[in-house]
Amino acid sequence: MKKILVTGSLGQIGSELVLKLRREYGKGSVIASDIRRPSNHFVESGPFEIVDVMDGTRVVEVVKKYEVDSIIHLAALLSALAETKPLQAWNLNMGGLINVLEAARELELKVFVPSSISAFGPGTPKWRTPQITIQRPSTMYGINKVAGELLCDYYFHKYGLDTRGVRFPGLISYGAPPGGGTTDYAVEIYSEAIRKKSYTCFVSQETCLDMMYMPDALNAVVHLMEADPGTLTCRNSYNITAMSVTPEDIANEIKRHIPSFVIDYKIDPVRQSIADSWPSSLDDSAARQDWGFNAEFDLVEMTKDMLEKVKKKRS
Ligand code: AKB
Repeated sequence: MKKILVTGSLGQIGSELVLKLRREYGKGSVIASDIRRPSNHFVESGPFEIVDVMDGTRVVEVVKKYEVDSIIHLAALLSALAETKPLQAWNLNMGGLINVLEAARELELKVFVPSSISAFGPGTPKWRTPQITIQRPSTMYGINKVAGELLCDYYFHKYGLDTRGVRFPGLISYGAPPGGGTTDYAVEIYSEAIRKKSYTCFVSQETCLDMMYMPDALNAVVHLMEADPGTLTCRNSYNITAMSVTPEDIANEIKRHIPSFVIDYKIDPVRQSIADSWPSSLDDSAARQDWGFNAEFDLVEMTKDMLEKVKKKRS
């Protein structure tokens, strides 16, 4: 990757990925984009363009302007929000993706498209979910992710487009808040633990989902994008994982650092039923085999780092 366009760069993943890519490839090599203006700090760190991914002409214009060779396409509406606005989710998640794929086809670019645990559904094996298995999601976001995976496969086989992707678990980070996702509780619990030593969780204490700390997620994107194309056997998306945890597991780990921390539960039925339809742990052996994926953070290491970073951010 020499010139990279990142869409949706002000979101939870994008805001950290852009800074990491700029550290690795140089400031001018990463063009951040989003539908709104960022803070001055973000603008100063390198080029920024307003890009609405629903406007395919604009995507092509920016790609040509900077002679981009890779697109990391992160602009999307997340699961919980998508359930409240299913049509808008379809239009943005699918319309944006097809515009990016078309720009990539026309200009022969490499593309990263994130999928997610949401691409699975209630009929999928919940534990050690295989790379290839039943994908019948019950949410609009999940349907978008499955269709997106199939499109990536289609563009690879039909046009030889270099498509790459991972199925992200819930991502935990201290930077930009996620917003609109079902796994947002796993982020909020840390900030609320520091802010008021208590948290009211919107999914039940035994809800066990696949999670990952952001540094591992960012490394996964860079490693997969750098991988030799000949080694990649999955062009739709790779399962990746780091830990399978419940809110109670996270709370207990936080209590080791903040003994007075308390968690209680007020279930949101919509987000609970989305979470219940997702896997608890993915089998990531294909990613390990094909491009050496390996997560470094477990719950213990992540909690220690998260609490330190959230505290520092607030001080
Ligand atoms: C969400 O909760 O919608 C996302 C995801 C798992 O894709 N974090």
